[in-house]
Amino acid sequence: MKKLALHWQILLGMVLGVLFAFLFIQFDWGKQFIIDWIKPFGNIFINLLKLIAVPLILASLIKGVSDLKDISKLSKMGGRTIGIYLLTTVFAVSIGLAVVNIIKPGKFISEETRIELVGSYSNDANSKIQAAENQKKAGPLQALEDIVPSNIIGAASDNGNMLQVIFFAIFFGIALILIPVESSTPVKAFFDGFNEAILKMIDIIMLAAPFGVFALLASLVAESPSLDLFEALFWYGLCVIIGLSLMLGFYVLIVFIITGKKPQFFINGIAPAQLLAFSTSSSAATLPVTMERVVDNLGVDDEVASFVLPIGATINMDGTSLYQAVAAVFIAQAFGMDLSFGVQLGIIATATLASIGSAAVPGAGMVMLVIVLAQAGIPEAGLALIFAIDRPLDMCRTTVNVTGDAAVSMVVAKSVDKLA
Ligand code: DAS
Repeated sequence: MKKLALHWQILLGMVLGVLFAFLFIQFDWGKQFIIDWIKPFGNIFINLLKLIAVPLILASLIKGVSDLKDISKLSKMGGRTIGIYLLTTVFAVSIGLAVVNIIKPGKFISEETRIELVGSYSNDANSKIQAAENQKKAGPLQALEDIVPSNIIGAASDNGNMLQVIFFAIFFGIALILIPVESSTPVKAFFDGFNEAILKMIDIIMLAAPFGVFALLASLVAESPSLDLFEALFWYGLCVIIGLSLMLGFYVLIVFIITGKKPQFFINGIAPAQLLAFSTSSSAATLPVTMERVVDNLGVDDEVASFVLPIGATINMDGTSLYQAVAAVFIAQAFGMDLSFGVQLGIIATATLASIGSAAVPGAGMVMLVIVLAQAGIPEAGLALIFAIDRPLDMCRTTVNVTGDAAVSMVVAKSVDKLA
C-alpha cells in the first residue's frame, strides 16, 4: 500500500486511539490496562517534545540572530521587515487571546472531568498552579528580573524559566555578531550543524506521532470517557480556526490598503503556496513555491522576495503564535486556572518569541508551546490534551504562516518601490 502521508497516519492514529479505548473500557480491567500499558507511550512522546524545546530555542535563535549580521548591508529593508513581522505576530497573538477568552472552550469541561484532569497530572499541575499563584504576589518588576538567568543550566532545567533561555540565546547571538569573523565562523558553523541536527530530531519524533497520538487519545478516553472533553477540544479547535481565518482576512485587507492589489489578485497569487503549506505543514518545504508565487504572480521584486521570505519562513509565524496563545489559555481553562491580565500580556511576549524560535517544520509550534506554558505557569501536562488534534491545526497555521510572509513581502516591496 502506498505509504500514507504523515498527517493521514496521525489522523488514523487519533481515530484508532478513540475506538480502541471505547472498546477496552467496556471491560472492568480495560481502563487500568490502558493506563499501565498504553499511556506511558503517550507520556514518552510528550517528553520527547519537551526534550527538544530548549535545544531548539538555543539552536534556532542563536543561528537566527547571528545570521542577522547581513542586515547591516540592507538596514533599511531589514529593519522594516523585522519590524512589520513583529507587529503582525503581536497582532496575531492578540487575536488568538481575544477569540479564546470570548468563546472560552474550557467551560465545556465538567467539574468532575477537571478534577480528574488535575488529579491525573497532579504532580505537574499543582506545582504549576502554585507557581502561578506565587507569581501574582511578586513585585512589579519581578517578571523583568526573572528574564535574566543567573545560571544557564538552571534556566534550561525542566522547571526552568524559558524566557531565560531565550534571553541567553539572543545575547549569545548578538555577541557572535560582534566578535571577529575568524572567531565567530567556527562557532556559527557549530550552531548551524546543531540546528540541522535538532530539526532532524523533530522529523524523527514526528514519525512517532501516529503512535503517540494513538496512546494519548486512548488514555484521554480511558481516564475521562466523558464526552465533555471532546466537546471542549472541538471548541478549542474552532477557536484556532476562527482566529486563523481572521488573520487571512487581515492580510487581504492590509495588502489591499497598502499596495492597492485587489483581494482576488492576492488570493489567486498565493493559493498554490497555501495548498502546499496545508498539505506539508512545513513553511520551509513551501518556501521555494512561496518565492516563485510572490515574484511571478504577486509582482514582488526578486531581491526583496529573496531577503524577506527566508527570514519570514524562519521567524514570522503568525499562525503559530496565534495557535500558541489559544492553546495556552485553553489548557489553563481546562485545569481551572483563571489567567490574570498580566499573565496574558506575558503570553503575548512569550508566544511572539516562541513563534520566532519555532522551526519551519511540522510540529515545531507544538514543541515551542512548552515555553509559553512554562512561562505562564500552565501545566505542560496539558499538551497531552491538545496534541491529539494538533496536526490538522498545524496544517492550518502553516497556511497562515506562509500567507503572512507573502503579504509582508508585498508591503515591504511597495515601501521600497519594488512592487510591479
Ligand atoms: N509547521 C510549522 C511551519 O512550518 C508551524 C507550526 O508547527 O506551528 O510553519
